[in-house]
Amino acid sequence: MTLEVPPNSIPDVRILDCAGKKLVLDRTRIMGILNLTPDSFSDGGLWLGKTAAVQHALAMQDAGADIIDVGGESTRPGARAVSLQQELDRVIPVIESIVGQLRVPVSIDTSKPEVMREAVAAGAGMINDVCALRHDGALQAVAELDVPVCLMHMLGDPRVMQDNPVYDDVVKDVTGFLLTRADLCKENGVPAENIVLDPGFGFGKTLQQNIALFHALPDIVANGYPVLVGVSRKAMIGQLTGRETRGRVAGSITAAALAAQMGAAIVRVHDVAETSDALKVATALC
Ligand code: 7PM
Repeated sequence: MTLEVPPNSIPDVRILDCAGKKLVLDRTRIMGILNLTPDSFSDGGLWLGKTAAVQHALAMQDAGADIIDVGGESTRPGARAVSLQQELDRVIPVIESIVGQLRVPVSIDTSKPEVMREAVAAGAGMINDVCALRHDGALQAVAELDVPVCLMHMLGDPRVMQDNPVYDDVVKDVTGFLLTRADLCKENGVPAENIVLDPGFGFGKTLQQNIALFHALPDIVANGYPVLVGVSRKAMIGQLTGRETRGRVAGSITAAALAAQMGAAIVRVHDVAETSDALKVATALC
């Protein structure tokens, strides 16, 4: 008689435990973007902005989002920093009100350890840090909070990152940075199972550098950590299509489907319904 499940087999499906809500990485999962910067939901009144934000989170879940990424700090090239209190005021009330209404987990897009702590206290189940925990106290916060963390590569900071980014070898440099940050996380008590890596498309990269990184996705994935890809509506899609932000949906979903085929565990997107369809078709046909 043969055993269907060997007793000491290693599970081959990775699962991110996001403060109790599980993100099962058996197929490419969709992270829906909930941007709480003033240019998005708040038309003046904070409460009006909050209601619209909650509705949008629920709509993204209905459209197929597997996790909702809440962000209140603009990382747009050239953007100026947001104060701690401003960022807390934007994100915490929204997290508090959506976590109970959503079946999918919530991640917090922040680089500030205080925001990480308050967001997780409010029910967030994952940290998404475009600075890869380089801010003072961020590494310790994540180790203590015991939730998954996405470590993203960025060259320089948002104010200057698009001013002539230069690499020795962009794929080696970005991969080396991410693996070094992952090692540091593990040395500081973050379990390997909680680490997600992201090459950081558009964060201090030219179009050619973004393309080189995209081509290298299978190699980045081969390091064993789940890889998150965020290209939705970004300048690289605009450069490839000649379109402004609102016309970049088709380009964005094409890139998301390709990233999925190349092994991305999570795609971070604005257009959840379209991406969900694209991933279903790509998965069935490829
Ligand atoms: C303005 C310009 C606003 C650019 C927002 C952005 C990523 C991220 C962002 C990403 C991960 C955007 C960016 N991008 N987090 N946060 N990966 N992990 O286009 O690529 O959404 S903000």
